[in-house]
Amino acid sequence: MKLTFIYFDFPFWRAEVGRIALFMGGIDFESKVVGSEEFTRAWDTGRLDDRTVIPFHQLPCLLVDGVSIAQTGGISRFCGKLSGLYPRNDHVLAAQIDQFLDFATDITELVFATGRGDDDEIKKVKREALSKDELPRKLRMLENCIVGGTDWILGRDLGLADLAIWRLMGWLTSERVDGIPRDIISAFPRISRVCRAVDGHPRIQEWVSKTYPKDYVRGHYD
Ligand SMILES: N[C@@H](CCC(=O)N[C@@H](CS)C(=O)NCC(=O)O)C(=O)O
Repeated sequence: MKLTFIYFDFPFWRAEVGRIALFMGGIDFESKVVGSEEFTRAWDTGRLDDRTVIPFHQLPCLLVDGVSIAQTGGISRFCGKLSGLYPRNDHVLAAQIDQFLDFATDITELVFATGRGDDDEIKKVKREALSKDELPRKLRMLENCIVGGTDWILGRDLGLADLAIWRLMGWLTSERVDGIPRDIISAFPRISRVCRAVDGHPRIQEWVSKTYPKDYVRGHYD
């Protein structure tokens, strides 16, 4: 099976969950990086410059033997099934994983929706307000749903839910999102613990040193 993962040159959770799952499963794939100008064209036409179809005109997209698959959740589950990180027969566990992937999408949308279409200064003000109110409210809900007694959100091992939350929190606390303070998760010890555990996992460290720029700030979880 030939797999090509298509995304921007940025380790955002939407792509990282699927990519890291494949890496952890020892499954070969190619990474195709799309620049902003090409993406602007694909956003309009639904195709990359090489004619690859981008369903819904959005990234990430995974090409499976030439078939284009879109949507973070669908791609993550597909990669998780190939790599053994997503259950094929335990439907309750599968649904529990799904709820974290979908909640990561909710939080992402909440942030992106703030200030959409506004200039940078107004966007920053709106995100500062979000960081004092709705965002901590969502993070509190997430914190309350991390109930296992281990380092991991579900079960005894690192899984898709942990990967999603780790990279989403990494983004939120990286100071790249203007208006969101780097200590936004400091009041949430379970979320912080999961992030530290993922960050310290030997396979994740291997992945990071292989694919992230040396000076890349992965986030602040202490
Ligand atoms: N529902 C999609 C959303 C993906 C998404 O919004 N991706 C961004 C880039 S990170 C994008 O393509 N934005 C352009 C658009 O939504 O038109 C998913 O979960 O993958």
